[in-house]
Amino acid sequence: MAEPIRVVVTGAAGQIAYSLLYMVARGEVFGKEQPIILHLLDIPPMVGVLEGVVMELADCALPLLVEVVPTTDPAVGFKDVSAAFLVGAMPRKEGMERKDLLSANVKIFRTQGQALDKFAKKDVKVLVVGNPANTNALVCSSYAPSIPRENFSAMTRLDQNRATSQIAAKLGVPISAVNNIIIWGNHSSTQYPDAGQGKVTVNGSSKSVVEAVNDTAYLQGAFVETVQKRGAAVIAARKMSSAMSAAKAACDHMHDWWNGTAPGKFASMGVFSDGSYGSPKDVIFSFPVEIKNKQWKIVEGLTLSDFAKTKLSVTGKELQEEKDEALSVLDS
Ligand code: NAX
Repeated sequence: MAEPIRVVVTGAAGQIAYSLLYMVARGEVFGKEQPIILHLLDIPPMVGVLEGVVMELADCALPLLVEVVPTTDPAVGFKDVSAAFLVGAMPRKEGMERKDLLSANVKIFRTQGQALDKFAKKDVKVLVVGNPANTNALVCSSYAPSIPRENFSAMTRLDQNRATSQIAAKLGVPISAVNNIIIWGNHSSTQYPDAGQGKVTVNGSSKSVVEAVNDTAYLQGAFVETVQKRGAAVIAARKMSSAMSAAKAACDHMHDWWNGTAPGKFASMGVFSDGSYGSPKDVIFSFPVEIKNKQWKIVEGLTLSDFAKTKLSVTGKELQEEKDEALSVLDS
């Protein structure tokens, strides 16, 4: 058996973590041969709940789970970790303006960036799930200068999974038949779910999703809106936000980062923008990426429609505004 690796999950007493911890400890991200030491970080009022989670993890009797370290101290939580799932964040409360939410979270992710910088392994892979995920990842990275900025990412995989599932249902094919649906931009309602590069493979023969669906009004209308508003639809139905699907998406994201993507298959990840496809530089923008040897690379050379270019510009503008707001909070 390999040496155990340390993996931290923040917001460990919350609802996404409740599903995520189990999946990670079962070996679904780092492999069935990789023992894990799980660090569970939350805030002091949640200590009691955290104890319950620790009991349940013990009761799962998972062979790969070597040790569990519950803590409220970032110095302990981030010590020597190889992978970090940053799920914990300040939720939007009634009457709270978007700016107040951003301001509270910018401060949390500054502290966590500083702790990662000081205590984590220098090759740690950081996935930010807590919202506003893209800007939180940007802030976190800027306070961890000793860790390469390529090691910070934000989650748009849930949006990708939602979009892929919508296309599979529309075509009446299994989910595994649909690939390369892309999420561009921000994990917010301005994101652009793009089926334009998608492929559907049935009985070994592959064609474009655009050709298979053959309904531009749907692909530019109901499809985009359904994915953009799916989170709100889940809240309306469940009275709680997406948790099981968010945990599964976090696992998919980290799994692909750790193990690589299959040849020709894209994953969508919020990563530092180099200005590709006309996006603003130096924001965390969701792109299609291919991954090899734990390094992601933006897929270049895709041809975008004018419709797509307009959508990318809207979501890019929002990310630039979020970045400017975050900087003004940090300066004040
Ligand atoms: P919960 O409210 O159930 O859990 C959040 C946990 O984070 C709580 O236990 C809280 O005490 C903890 N926490 C707060 N501040 C912390 C800090 N400074 N350090 C450590 N822990 C801290 O929320 P949950 O449903 O688990 O959602 C977590 C986050 O994921 C939210 O910000 C949510 O908006 C975001 N989401 C992001 C998604 C994405 O696709 N990127 C999708 C799902 C989800 O909405």
